[in-house]
Amino acid sequence: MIRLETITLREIRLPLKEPFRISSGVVSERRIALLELRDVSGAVAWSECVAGETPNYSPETIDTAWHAITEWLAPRVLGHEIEAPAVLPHLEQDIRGHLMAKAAVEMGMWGLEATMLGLPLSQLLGGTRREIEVGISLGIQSSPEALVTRVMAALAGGYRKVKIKIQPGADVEYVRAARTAAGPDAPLMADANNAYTLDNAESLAALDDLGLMMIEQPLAWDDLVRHAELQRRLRTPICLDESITSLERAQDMVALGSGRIVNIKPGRVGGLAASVAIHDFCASNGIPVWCGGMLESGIGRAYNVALASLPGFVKPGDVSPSARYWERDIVTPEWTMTDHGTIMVPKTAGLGVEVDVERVEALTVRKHRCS
Ligand code: OSB
Ligand code: MG
Repeated sequence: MIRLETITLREIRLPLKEPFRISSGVVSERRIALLELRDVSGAVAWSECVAGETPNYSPETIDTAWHAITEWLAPRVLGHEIEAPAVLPHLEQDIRGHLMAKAAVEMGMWGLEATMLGLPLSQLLGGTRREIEVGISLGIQSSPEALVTRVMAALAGGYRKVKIKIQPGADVEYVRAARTAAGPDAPLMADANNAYTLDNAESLAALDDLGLMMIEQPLAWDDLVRHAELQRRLRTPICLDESITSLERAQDMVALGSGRIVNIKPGRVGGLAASVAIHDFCASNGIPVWCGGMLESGIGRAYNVALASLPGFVKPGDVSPSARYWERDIVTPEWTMTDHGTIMVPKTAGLGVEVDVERVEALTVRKHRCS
């Protein structure tokens, strides 16, 4: 039983080691909203909202999420007796959308429950893996040569999957250069973040000969019907990211044939309960899933690692070690990658990492306590 006394929201600024460019925008410094949930028993858990600074990935931003949490979502849960985070209708009733804001609250409740029960979060979610396979997502580079350098370094570093961001003008030539350098068996994929339409899909057809594991979200962020048309023209599996915002959308994807693989990001689907439901549905329909990333700090990463320990996460996730993103993370220990390209799933209770609260305070630019 959970009864929340306070939710403290903080915004921190955390500079990335290098700018991350996708087809819809670039980010150099993350503005990250962190939640500190405190139960009446005194138990505390931290969570992270993955909304970005601008609405270029989904309609949400850190500022809309801040508003949604303080005005609508925190009042729904504070002071209420909540049986378990698996059953949390409070966040849904008459509040449409705001999935990343909802997810931040919902995930924090899972973190709190795991902490209060003394269980690793992965175990609470039904995870079975001791370690998860790690991929890297490479932003759009200035030239094919620059991309080749990054791809080869990633493979040499042990990453089990290399995702190449693409857009018209930085696609076939770039991916072909990477394939030629890395060889026919290298685990390469591409992610277009909605940069194409059915009318300029020729370059996607050209990618068909480059042996990619999948092409992620080539068409519009909320599309399923046109992706089905495109999938009929491609041999390469389409993986959907932006378009899968709920279990129902995953069901629609299968019904329509819009894609053959799903990238699950708990922030995008409203939290861990929806993520597990999508995982279960995909597992029983032969659809491989993997855990995506949103350039999370070590706090959001803890939730992704726990989720990716479920058995249906059969492909490497965009869950890279702390050092891929930050000079220094905000958790101890930092997330590290083994020499065989995996992250160990923590065996300790709760998130499995300690939040460096002093450092968080030093990085905080605004703070609001909901009680
Ligand atoms: O499309 O998967 C994406 C980051 C921000 C917004 C969208 C995406 C991404 C990534 C980053 O690919 C993956 C990571 O966190 O390493
Ligand atoms: Mg993506």
